[in-house]
Amino acid sequence: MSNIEQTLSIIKPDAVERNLQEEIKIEFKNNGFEIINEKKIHISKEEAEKFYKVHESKPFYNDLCQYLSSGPIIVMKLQKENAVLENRKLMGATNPQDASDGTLRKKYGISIDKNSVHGSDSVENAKVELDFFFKD
Ligand code: IDP
Ligand code: MG
Repeated sequence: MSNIEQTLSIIKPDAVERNLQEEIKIEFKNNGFEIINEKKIHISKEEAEKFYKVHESKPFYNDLCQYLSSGPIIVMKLQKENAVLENRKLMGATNPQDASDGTLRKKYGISIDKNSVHGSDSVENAKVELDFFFKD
């Protein structure tokens, strides 16, 4: 049975700064993702705090929100069969040092904070996160 899902991907400031967005978009397309919608934006620290609210209690919360609002990002609505899990697999582990060969974070990530891409971690959160950026 088919299970087409949509998920949110963000190309984070470290990757946009290095002009990797086209290369990363090609990776998504080569891996069977359809980019349904995308935009380049520069969010405020307050918006980043809302987006990452689940991490509010973490010691890295402030730095994380500072970082996501530090420069332009590309937000994308991706679609594929089992898109949420497939995107997490393509991204690789949170820390690029632990990410498997061939994953985006292994290829492009610099450090645990500058790990180049974000992806929703569940179907539920994908809906919330897509709504956050693509309310239409
Ligand atoms: P994920 O992006 O793989 O889903 P999360 O645990 O949801 O990882 O963390 C959100 C983001 O916060 C990560 O992508 C990473 O940039 C940052 N982060 C996570 N853990 C740490 C940490 O221990 N130190 C600094 N930054 C972290
Ligand atoms: Mg997460």
